[in-house]
Amino acid sequence: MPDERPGVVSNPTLVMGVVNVTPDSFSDGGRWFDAEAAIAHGLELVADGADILDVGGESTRPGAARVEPDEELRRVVPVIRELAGRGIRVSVDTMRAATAQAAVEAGAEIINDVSAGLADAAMGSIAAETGAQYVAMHWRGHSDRMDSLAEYHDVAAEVRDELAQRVDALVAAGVVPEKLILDPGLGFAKRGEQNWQLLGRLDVLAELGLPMLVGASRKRFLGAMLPAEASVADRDLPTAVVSVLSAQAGAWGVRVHDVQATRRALDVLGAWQSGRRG
Ligand code: PMM
Repeated sequence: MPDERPGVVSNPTLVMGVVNVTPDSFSDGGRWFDAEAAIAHGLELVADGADILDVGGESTRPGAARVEPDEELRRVVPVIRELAGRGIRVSVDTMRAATAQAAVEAGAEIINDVSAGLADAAMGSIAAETGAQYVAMHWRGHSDRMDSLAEYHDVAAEVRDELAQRVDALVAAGVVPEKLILDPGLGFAKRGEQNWQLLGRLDVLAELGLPMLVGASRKRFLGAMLPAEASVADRDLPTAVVSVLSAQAGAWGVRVHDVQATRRALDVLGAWQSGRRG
């Protein structure tokens, strides 16, 4: 959608707002569990400047247990139907092919799979069948054990190479490369310094020639920079700064909880870049 705000030169990086329909997400305390509240929250994020809403029914916070498939569907489908029905571009945050399929039927345009097809062998063929865009995030295992999988020699190169293998598998399953978006998976089997190494070397992931999504929002590695008494919301300022730096590094999109802060920060970047063009 072209930006029609007078005087604002928008940066092309897309802002994906997080709509967690979960009772246990670390970042919003499950306040949006109820479908109606989730829809209202999604509409607020759009008013704040979100280009895409990412609707998820399963928390992937470190240590989280899995949600039953039926419960995940029950959480996300009504929210997606309502938001997509209002003309909003929606993605579904799921590792399950059946949920992805139902979400696309309900109007989702993007499948955001944090496991890049590793958690559900049917995901590639379902993604291909639906024709949806597909976010393939770097992932090494489920949340209950991912902290033990953060061993790398060169994290940027290994994430690139492991994602390249996922791209090959997804394309072999029928997904069109033009539909793919890659995500380094910050915090997923990565320790603090490894997240910074990935962010500082986004050019390595860019070598695969596909659009990149960055999801740093409110994650532990940002909290680690703040005083011990800082709240989760205090991570929104560092998140917005990461959004700007990711946009400068060429990111297609940033996935955030506080859309307003990131939108304002990207507007500053847009103005800065327009100043450079004279
Ligand atoms: N992070 C979370 C969930 N989904 N999806 C993508 N593509 N990238 C991410 O970094 C990502 C994600 C975990 O954060 P949340 O529970 O606060 O949503």
